[in-house]
Amino acid sequence: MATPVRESALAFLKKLGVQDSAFASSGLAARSPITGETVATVRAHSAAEAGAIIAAAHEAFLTWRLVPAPRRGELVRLLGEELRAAKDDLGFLVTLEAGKITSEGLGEVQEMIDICDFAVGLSRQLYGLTIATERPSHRMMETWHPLGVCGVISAFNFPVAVWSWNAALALVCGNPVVWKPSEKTPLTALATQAIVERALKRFGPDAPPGLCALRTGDRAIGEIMVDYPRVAVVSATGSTRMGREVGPRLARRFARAILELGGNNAAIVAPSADLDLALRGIAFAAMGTAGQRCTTLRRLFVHGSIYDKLVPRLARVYGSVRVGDPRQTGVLVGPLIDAAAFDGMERALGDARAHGGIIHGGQRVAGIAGDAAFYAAPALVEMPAQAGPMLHETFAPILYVTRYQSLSEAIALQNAVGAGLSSSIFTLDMREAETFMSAAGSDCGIANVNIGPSGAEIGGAFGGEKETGGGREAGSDSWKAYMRRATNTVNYGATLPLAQGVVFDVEG
Ligand code: UN1
Repeated sequence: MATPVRESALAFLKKLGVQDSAFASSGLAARSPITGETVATVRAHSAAEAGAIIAAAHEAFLTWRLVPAPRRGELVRLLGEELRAAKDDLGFLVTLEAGKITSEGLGEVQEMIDICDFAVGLSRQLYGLTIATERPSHRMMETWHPLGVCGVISAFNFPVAVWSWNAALALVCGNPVVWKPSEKTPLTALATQAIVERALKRFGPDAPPGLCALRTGDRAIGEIMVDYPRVAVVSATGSTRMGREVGPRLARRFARAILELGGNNAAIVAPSADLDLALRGIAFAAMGTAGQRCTTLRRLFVHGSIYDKLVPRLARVYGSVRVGDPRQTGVLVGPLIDAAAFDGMERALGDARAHGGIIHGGQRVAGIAGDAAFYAAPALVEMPAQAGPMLHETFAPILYVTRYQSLSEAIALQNAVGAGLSSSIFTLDMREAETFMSAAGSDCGIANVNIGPSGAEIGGAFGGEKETGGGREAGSDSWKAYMRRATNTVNYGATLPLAQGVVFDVEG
């Protein structure tokens, strides 16, 4: 018998350094999807407290922006060290609170460590360009400066990694970070904050008070952050519906937005594909994290010539995969986050049936925990055509599959949805692979070959186009969204030539 969820979560919270004062008799009920039980009630911040936290973060900005970037990197290096020390415990808490299988819980913390390492290096590489000027004895260059308070709104499915992608970059870029975690996952946020506090303590007085703050609460707390003038950039991860509210509100006050919204990711399996490899790639991308990643594979286009070879095999994999308590070895699919997620899955499957879909799996799996937990067999749905629920993201393990005949048809189908996060093609044909990644190919922020659409590393820029919101986080030059660019022109000569040959002589 595994240790009861509640006892285990409370023990890990204590071990990770979360103080009793974080809990209260009323506030946010933190539940575990493993059993559906309430683990603890987390104190929620009032609107006034939330405002005060942002004001303090702005004060912190005024000094943190002056700390040299490599020194700021030292704080993130210490954070990485603390995360390494806490990896097993925090990873397990992710399993308890978000329901991820243990290797995925640990993987989430590894992703936090990876972005810390990346950001430490970046703290010595916040480069601007030197640009040729048309004027003699002039120099033109650009300088990147800290931007201001960075607000982070994160979702339940990556309850701590998303914060870290933003926080690690924001901190080296000279910005304080205020975090509003998902109401569904406040415990892992509290534990992460305790880890941050340890890093801050080791770092010493160069880090001003209020530099890294956590605000727990409901939607109203997120709204305060979106509307508060001192918050210079908000990175929001969640549904497209949420992004439609947050985006315009930020635009109204000309604040920056980094939006990571819904995905409705597809894969194409071409005639030349290595089917064994495709099968494994599809299985992880579609069923991993119980279908609750933004990057989850939701639509599969299989060439007519191999459909009957691949899809029956896939159906067998769907039938054999172990659904259950994510703490158990051998389980690959854990619980859905809550009842609403299961209702959404049922609705989508009903809709698929109405559109002529043939459903393999998808039923609720009983006997794992009580009625308050929601385990579902992943569903493979053979659709006669791309229609109905296939056009929208349902945050559940449903993979719709349909046939295609030509690559251009498959690419058009793949691009014919609102979201534009991730995509992939399984092919051994170089022309097909390159076409898929070309300007005429996938319209997504991520386009992969011979791997599924999920499970990105932090080294690349992460994010997507269209209704996914256009934001980029993590690697490559995503850091630029957390800084402001100043173009500097310096005249080291004794005359004042004007650009574009303008003459403006005055007597003097
Ligand atoms: C998300 O689901 O919000 O690429 C992010 C991936 C992970 C991140 C997913 N590295 O699947």
